[in-house]
Amino acid sequence: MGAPADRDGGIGAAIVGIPFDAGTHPTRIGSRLGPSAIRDQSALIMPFDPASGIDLVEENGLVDVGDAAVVSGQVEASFPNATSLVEDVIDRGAVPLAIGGDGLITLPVLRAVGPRHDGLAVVHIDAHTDSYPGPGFTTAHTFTRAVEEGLIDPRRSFHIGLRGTTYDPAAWHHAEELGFNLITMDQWQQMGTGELAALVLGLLGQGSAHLSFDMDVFDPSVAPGVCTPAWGGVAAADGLALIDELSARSWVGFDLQTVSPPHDVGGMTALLAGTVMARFLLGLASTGRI
Ligand SMILES: [Mn+2]
Repeated sequence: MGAPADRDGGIGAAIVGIPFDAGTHPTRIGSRLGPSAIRDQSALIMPFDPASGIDLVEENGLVDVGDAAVVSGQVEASFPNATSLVEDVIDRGAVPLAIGGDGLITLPVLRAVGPRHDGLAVVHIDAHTDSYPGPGFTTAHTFTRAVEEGLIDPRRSFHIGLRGTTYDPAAWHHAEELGFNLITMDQWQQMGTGELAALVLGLLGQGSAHLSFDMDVFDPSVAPGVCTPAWGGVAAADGLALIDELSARSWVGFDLQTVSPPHDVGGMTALLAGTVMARFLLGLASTGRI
C-alpha cells in the first residue's frame, strides 16, 4: 500500500508484523507467513478512498515499522520482542495495527496495550472463543491468559461470530465463566450487522477498547487461507460492514490474525485481510483519531 517505514512529523497508525505461529495446529501451519502475504496483496489497495475523500497514507500518518523479531513456536523468546515493538509505536502516539501470525499473537499485543488502559475491553471477532480452560500457550488459550494476566476486562469484552465444532465441550461455557459476552454467528445473522454493532458500541461506551480480528470469521468460500476454517461464516460485504460500523469510535489497538498463505487461493484471503485493515483505518480517520 506504499506505507513508509517512518515519517517526519508524527505517526497516526503503525503496522507491526508478528510473523509467529505457535506450531500447535494439527494440520495447518503457515500463518507465520501472513504479514508478508498481506503486504504483497496490499499493492492492490490504493491509499485514496473516493467515498470519504481520505488519503490514508499521506493525510493520516500511516507507517509500517516492519516485523518483530520472533521465532515460531518459541513463546518465551519471541513475545517480549513483539510486545516491545508494539509499545514503541504506542509511545509515539500511534494506534498499533498488528498483523499475524496465528491467534496467539494477540497476547503479546495486549501485554503492550492492556497496562496502558484500565479496564480495557476487547472486541474479538472470530469463529472461535480462544478462551479455553487449561494451561499453556496455544491459540485456544489466548484470552484465558489475557484475563489471568489482568490485561482486559472480560465483562466489557466480546467474542463475535462463534460457530463450528470444538474438541472441548466446555469451550463456550468457560468463556462465559471468565465473563465474556458471546455472540454466535446465528445470533449475528438473526439480529443483523447494524443491530449487532449498536449492541457492542453501547456496552463499550466511552471506555478504551481493542479490536481483535480473526480472518476465519469469514466463510471459507471467501477466506480459504486461514488456520482453522469453519463453514457458515459471513460474506465479505457483511464482515466489512461490521468493521465500518465499529471503526467509527476511538480504538486504542487493533490486531488481525490467521491468514495462512500456503492455504490461500490466489492471495484472496490476504487481500481481504488488507482490506479489513484499510476499512478500519478509514473509520479511525473519519473520527479524526488518526
Ligand atoms: Mn479462529
